[in-house]
Amino acid sequence: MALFFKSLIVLSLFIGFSAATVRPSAVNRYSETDQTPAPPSEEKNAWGIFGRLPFKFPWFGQKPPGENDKEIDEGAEEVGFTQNLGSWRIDSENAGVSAMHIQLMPNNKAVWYDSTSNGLSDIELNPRSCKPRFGGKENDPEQDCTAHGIEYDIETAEIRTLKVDTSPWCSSGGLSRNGDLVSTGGDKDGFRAVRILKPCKNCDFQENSRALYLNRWYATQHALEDGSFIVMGGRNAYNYEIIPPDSLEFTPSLVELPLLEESSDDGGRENNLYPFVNLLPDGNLFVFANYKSIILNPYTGETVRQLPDLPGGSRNYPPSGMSALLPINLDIDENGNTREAYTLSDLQQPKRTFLPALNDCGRLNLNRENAQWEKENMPSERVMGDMLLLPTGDVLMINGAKKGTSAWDAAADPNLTPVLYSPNKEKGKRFEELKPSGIPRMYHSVSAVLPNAQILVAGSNTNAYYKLPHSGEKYTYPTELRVEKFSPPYLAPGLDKYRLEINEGRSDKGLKYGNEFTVEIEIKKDEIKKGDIKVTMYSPPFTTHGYSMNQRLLILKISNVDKGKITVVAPPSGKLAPPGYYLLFVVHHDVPSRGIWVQIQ
Ligand SMILES: [Cu+2]
Repeated sequence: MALFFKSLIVLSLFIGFSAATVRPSAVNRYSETDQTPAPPSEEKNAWGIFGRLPFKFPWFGQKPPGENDKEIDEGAEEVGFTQNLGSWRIDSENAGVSAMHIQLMPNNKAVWYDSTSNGLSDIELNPRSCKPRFGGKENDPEQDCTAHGIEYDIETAEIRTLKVDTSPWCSSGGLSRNGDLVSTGGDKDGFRAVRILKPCKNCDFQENSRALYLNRWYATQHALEDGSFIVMGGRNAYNYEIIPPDSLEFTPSLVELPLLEESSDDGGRENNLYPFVNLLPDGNLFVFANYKSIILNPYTGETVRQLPDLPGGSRNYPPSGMSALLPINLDIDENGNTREAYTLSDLQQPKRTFLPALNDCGRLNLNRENAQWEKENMPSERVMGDMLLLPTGDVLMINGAKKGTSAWDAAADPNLTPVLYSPNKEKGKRFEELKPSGIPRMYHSVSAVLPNAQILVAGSNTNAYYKLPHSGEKYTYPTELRVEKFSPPYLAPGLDKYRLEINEGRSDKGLKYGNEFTVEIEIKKDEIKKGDIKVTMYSPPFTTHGYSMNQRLLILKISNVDKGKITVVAPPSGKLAPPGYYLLFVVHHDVPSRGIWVQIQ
């Protein structure tokens, strides 16, 4: 019998300019080793892939780091090396609301919410407001006066409750070009909802419960080059719609997407919900569902390119693997989850079987016309994990379980150990296990990269309502309301000597496409060398159900470093970086500064 396990997908997209400075090898982890421009014939193919763009991409035809047999910093002294495996601390003992969906906002509040259709949370809504209770425990009060969303201060752990009217259970969302959270879909009265939350002191969600064309439950939302959002898929929705980033009133329209119907498995398993979507540098989208993927023109619905199947299992919800587009570099210089996993874990109750999650990792170089999946194994199996891009360009795999699938009580054996993935190291050396947490983060848990480069970890609710340690009820995994912060190895105190501090007041925070801007560093003693730094720009994702929508990291072109003044070139267009808010970091010897918020338009 075939089993389905979770696995993860890493998609690589390597982009750079030939004019980039070649950096000293000691800190050259993210630049290409082969600086030879592509021969004309290959370059022509490259145009074919992404269409004609207003500038040249001479890096096509270069070997991506993953395909080199030589490690990039081989033989070099690793300046920023640390033995530290990270550290954990509890940031809040009770946040009141289980973190099912999370978005970091430009005012340094993390907003999270679960649903309004699964009973009561553990915190009263303030100011008080009640509505009839949906779902939850039979003996609970008929009126639900609890909050289902909060705004969490990432510095002080202070909580402000948020009123959510329409149920955002298993919904989608993203940070808009204006810095607002735009939330879409959900269940019941929230199936077709669009909600907007502005990052202001006493703001609540503004909602329109009938804004979308179709029900969107388990859909994916991603920003397009002009800042509008595509909302794709969801249960029984083999299509997508494009919505404005700043309005609750619009005329919705629908585009069919046969890929979603073709990739939907029968018997209630689906296996293609929360499709993985990434915006590519030509404005098209990479869309991955179940095991199939394409490059899609979002405006016409046309398949630009069919990509090879990724064999070995199902990757989307509910087997819930992970996926991230590897950093976009503008400065260059099988066993496991089968298709039946969800049938076994959830659909044939009460006789459940939790198959081991997949531990394989597929990587596809989208720059290559005939790209094939390159497979590697992670150190452990993981389902429902998050895959976060770190400010340094490495990838963090965190949260999740080792057995089962998404869905209530459908998994076991929490995976407590985060894994660091270094995309530019040679095959076989890319994964490193970090310090484990003591708190299981199973179904409906989240994580987020913070401006200080720590990782906020919250949530986990494998139950249909809140089952808390003080409730006296039986549970395998309680509804988890504790919030943690994880400090990856780059925050080790021993590396503080490399950590730069951005002078926010003297740095440009409004960026214009293609224009130079400056970032000022507080100089401690030594002069900063261009070859020792990287400037990266991170789009804070909307994370839910093991997938971080809108996540991207760009490694920017540095044109000059003069003492503490770094001149950087902003990304050329909305195709590379949709308009909006990003966290900007200066990474020195692989040690990130604290990030500052910038806005590009
Ligand atoms: Cu869910």
